[in-house]
Amino acid sequence: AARLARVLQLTLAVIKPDAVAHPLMLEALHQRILDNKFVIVRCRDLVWRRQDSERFYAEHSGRFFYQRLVEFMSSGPMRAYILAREDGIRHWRELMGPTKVFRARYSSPASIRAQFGLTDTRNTTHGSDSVESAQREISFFFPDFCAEEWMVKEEPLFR
Ligand code: RTP
Ligand code: MG
Repeated sequence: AARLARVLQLTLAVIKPDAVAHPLMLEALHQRILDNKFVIVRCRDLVWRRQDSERFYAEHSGRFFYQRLVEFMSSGPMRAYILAREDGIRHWRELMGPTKVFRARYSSPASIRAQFGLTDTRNTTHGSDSVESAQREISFFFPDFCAEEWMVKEEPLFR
């Protein structure tokens, strides 16, 4: 029989402090990941210092929401995942829905941000938006993670 190799794409997903603060929301989001056929490659809970937040969001430093974003993201514990799935970057962003809560509720009512988002800043989750940002963000959250090594060791399990 033909063996169809699936190409798993890694992405960085974060459950932000607003969602981690509510145990039922955290549980529901974790379940959402499992229900959507993502492989959880790594998972860790952490708290950012303000400077981590500033560094991660440096590209937004001129924006009007930068200060409250930086403050929010270092306000309490969050949970970071490395997720793997075919087309994983797009699938996770689709599951999250649009950044802006009201847009999410209007256009994607089943999405995570539509269901759990509080405001445009406190919008429950983050997801990498490209292969390049996934690489940067994975090493930001998981400095010891080596994708190549993981592929060689683990990927055959998913064929
Ligand atoms: P992310 O980077 O978290 O995946 O979100 P995104 O691409 O959908 O949104 P982006 O424009 O990159 O914004 C990054 C994060 O900044 C916060 N934000 N607040 N108007 C506001 O108050 C506002 N706009 C953006 C959100 O937490 C967003 O996820
Ligand atoms: Mg973004």
